[in-house]
Amino acid sequence: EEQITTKCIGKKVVYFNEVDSTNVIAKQLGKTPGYHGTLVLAEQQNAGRGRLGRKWSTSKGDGIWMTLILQPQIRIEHASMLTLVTALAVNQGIRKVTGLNSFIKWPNDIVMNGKKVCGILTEMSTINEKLECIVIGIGINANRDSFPDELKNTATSLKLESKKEIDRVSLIASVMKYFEMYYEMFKKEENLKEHVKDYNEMLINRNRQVKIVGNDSEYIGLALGINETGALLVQTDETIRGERKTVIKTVMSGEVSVRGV
Ligand code: BT5
Repeated sequence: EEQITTKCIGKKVVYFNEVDSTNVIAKQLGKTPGYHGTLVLAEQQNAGRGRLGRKWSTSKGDGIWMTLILQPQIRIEHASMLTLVTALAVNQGIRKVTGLNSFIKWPNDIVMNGKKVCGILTEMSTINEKLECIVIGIGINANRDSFPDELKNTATSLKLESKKEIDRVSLIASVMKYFEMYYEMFKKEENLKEHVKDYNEMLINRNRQVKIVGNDSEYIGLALGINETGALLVQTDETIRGERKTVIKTVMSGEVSVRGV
């Protein structure tokens, strides 16, 4: 069994049997200085949260439901890049521990055989426009055997994919180790310059057709990969003054959803 070997990330763990959401607890704790790197873990969540008010389904005792608290001195605009840093770390951890190929679905999912095995929810709290804390919620379907009907076709677990029970402590330790490494790289310049190559190699959408669905428009294009700000570059055809032209669009997370075509 692997133990936590990081300097700071995940060194302190706050463990609960049952909570509504580890993100909510983390945001509360993160208001007090001294919690940088602390990991909030729960066996069960009664009101697990996804993005944009969506729900995250959890089962008791067989998943990894956790939230990392950061109290960093970074610019607020850069906080969303941490979702991508986290996706990289989780994907590497899953590959290391299961020996199977998982992939990142931009910006915040980890998928195996086309099904979602992990979701990431980054939130922050500010006071007077200054960053108080960033919390990064990570939900990994580790040893779950089954899903409710509405998730049957889209969700999977590490156990279902590998036909083996996963050692949750080893996986958490591995994710923390990778996160610390990728986070140190990120902090230097607060961009993803050094992550782009690794991220794009693990990106399921890469060189595939994607449908970009925004608030008031949608189009189909070829996903090329991310750039150093974490935006997805999508090549598509556009009619500009009556002429068909190939253009590369910069898609920011939060604005749109990406679907496979
Ligand atoms: C996410 O949202 O994927 C972010 C999930 C973050 C969960 C963690 S668990 C620890 C921490 N505490 C929390 O309260 N949350 C975080 P989003 O991209 O919006 O995806 C949500 C959608 O994924 C739902 O609408 C469902 O379709 C699907 N879904 C829900 N539960 C799932 C599960 N267990 N496995 C796979 N897909 C799921």
